[in-house]
Amino acid sequence: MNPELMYSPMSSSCRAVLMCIKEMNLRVDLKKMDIQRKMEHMMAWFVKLNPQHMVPTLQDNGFVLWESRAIMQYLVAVYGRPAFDHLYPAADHQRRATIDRLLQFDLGTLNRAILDYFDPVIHRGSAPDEAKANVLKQSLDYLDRFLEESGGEFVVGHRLSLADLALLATVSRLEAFNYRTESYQRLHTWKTRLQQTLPYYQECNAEGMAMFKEMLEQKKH
Ligand SMILES: N[C@@H](CCC(=O)N[C@@H](CS)C(=O)NCC(=O)O)C(=O)O
Repeated sequence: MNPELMYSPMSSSCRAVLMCIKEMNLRVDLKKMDIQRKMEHMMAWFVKLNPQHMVPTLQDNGFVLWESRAIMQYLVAVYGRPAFDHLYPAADHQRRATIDRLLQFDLGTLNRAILDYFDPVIHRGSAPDEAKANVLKQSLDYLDRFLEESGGEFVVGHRLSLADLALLATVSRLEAFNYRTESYQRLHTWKTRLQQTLPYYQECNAEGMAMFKEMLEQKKH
């Protein structure tokens, strides 16, 4: 039986996992959930499966896992080696630890900064908060700096890793808010190049980004 991924295209965390699945060309059954209108993530069957009722959620032979970065790490460990070991290496401890560091930066710093800045504006109609805007700018500056240190092609070394996929999904999300990234030169170049060269980028991201933009438009009226 194939693993099954329950996901919403609107979620950048889900889009990172979708890109990971496509990168490794894995057979995963995709179950799209409507978490906006039908609130499918709150249905009894799903809450029983995942008491935290979050997407993405993976089910693999009775094993249930959520948190996008943990799902990607699991998929590489179980289905990706040896061909895709570079995404999250088993034995190169320094590369793996750097990928871990950047995945945690993505979750705890960059994503947090985006949510803290935009959520009150979108969901509560609050005025943009300058202090939060500065925290977001600083997080983007950090990523720009990390790219300078890694040579700019990928965030860790000279091959694609899970950190690129997670951070790309996060940074691309800023486009829905019309937040410009051109001033972060290395970051912008890295993002644009991956968007143009990963053959599955559009397939994994376009629908969700459009849905997210539409939701933002509706909130304005
Ligand atoms: N840290 C989580 C975030 C996942 C997340 O926030 N999912 C949202 C959709 S963007 C969700 O399922 N929200 C529904 C809920 O929490 O009830 C990950 O990376 O997987």
